[in-house]
Amino acid sequence: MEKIYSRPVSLNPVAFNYCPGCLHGTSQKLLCDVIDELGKQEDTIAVMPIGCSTMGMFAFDFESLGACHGRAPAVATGVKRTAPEKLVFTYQGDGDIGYIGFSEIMHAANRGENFTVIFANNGTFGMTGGQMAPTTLIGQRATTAPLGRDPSYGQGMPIHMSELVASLPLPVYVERCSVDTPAHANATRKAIKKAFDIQLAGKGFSFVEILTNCPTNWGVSPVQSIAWIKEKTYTEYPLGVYKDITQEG
Ligand SMILES: Cc1ncc(C[n+]2csc(CCOP(=O)(O)OP(=O)(O)O)c2C)c(N)n1
Ligand code: SF4
Ligand SMILES: [Mg+2]
Repeated sequence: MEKIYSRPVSLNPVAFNYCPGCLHGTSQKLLCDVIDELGKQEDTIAVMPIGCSTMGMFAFDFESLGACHGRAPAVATGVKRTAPEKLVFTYQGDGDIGYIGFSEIMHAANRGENFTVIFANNGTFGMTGGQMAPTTLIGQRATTAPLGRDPSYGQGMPIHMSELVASLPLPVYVERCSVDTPAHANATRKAIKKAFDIQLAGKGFSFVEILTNCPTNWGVSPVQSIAWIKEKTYTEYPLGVYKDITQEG
C-alpha cells in the first residue's frame, strides 16, 4: 500500500496538550514538517517564551529552551550568535510579542538578527484566561474588556505586528499566513520553509505570522472559531507577504 502520510520525526509521538480545536498544534506540526524536510532535526533550537504554545516543547523532538515572557527574541539573539550553524526560531503568542515583549521583537528585527520568528496571533491572552491582547479585535469581548474592546474607552487599536516589522529596513521576509483551511496550511508550510531557507543562507531576519484561534477563550466551538477567522480576523489582519527583499531588484 502506498504511504501518503507520516507523522514528522521531529514531533514526539505524544498528544499535544492544547484544548480541542486549538490551532497551535497545527502550526507546530507544520514547523516539524519543515524541519524534517530540511533534515535539521539535530540542528534546530526552538526558543519558547510563555503562553499556551510553550507546551509545544513537550512535543518537539529537537532542542528547545524556555525564555521569560516576551524575551524570546533576546534569548534567540544570544543562541544564534553563539551557534550560528543552528536553525533557531522563536514561537511567540500575540500577548507575548505585542505587549510584554514588544521591545525585544522590534529591536531584534531592527538589528536584522539571523533567526526566524513564528508569531501565533489568536487575539487573546490564551493561557491566563482570555484577557485583552494587543491584537484583540475591536468589539471582541475579553475578561478585561467585558463589553468588547473599545478604542474610545482607552483600550487602543489592534496592533499589526507584521506591518510594523516590515516597516523596518533590515528584516528580509515578513508574511502573514493562516491555518484555517488545508490550502492555507500548505501556504503556511511554504512560508516557514522560505523563512528557514533565508536564515540558513545567512540572509537575516524572517518573520511568519500565523492567524490561529482560541475557541476556549473566544467562547465558541472549534468549528465556529474557523468561521470567526474567516469573517472577522482576516478583515483586520489581511493575509499576504508584507516584505520580501529576496524578490527585490
Ligand atoms: C513576566 C510575566 N508576566 C505575566 C505572565 C503571565 N502570563 C503567562 S502566559 C500569559 C499570556 C500569553 O498570551 P499569548 O502570548 O497571547 O499566548 P497564548 O496563550 O494566547 O498562546 C501571561 C500574561 C508571566 N508568565 N510572566
Ligand atoms: S486556551 Fe486557547 S490558545 Fe490555549 S490551548 Fe486552549 S484554545 Fe489553545
Ligand atoms: Mg494569544
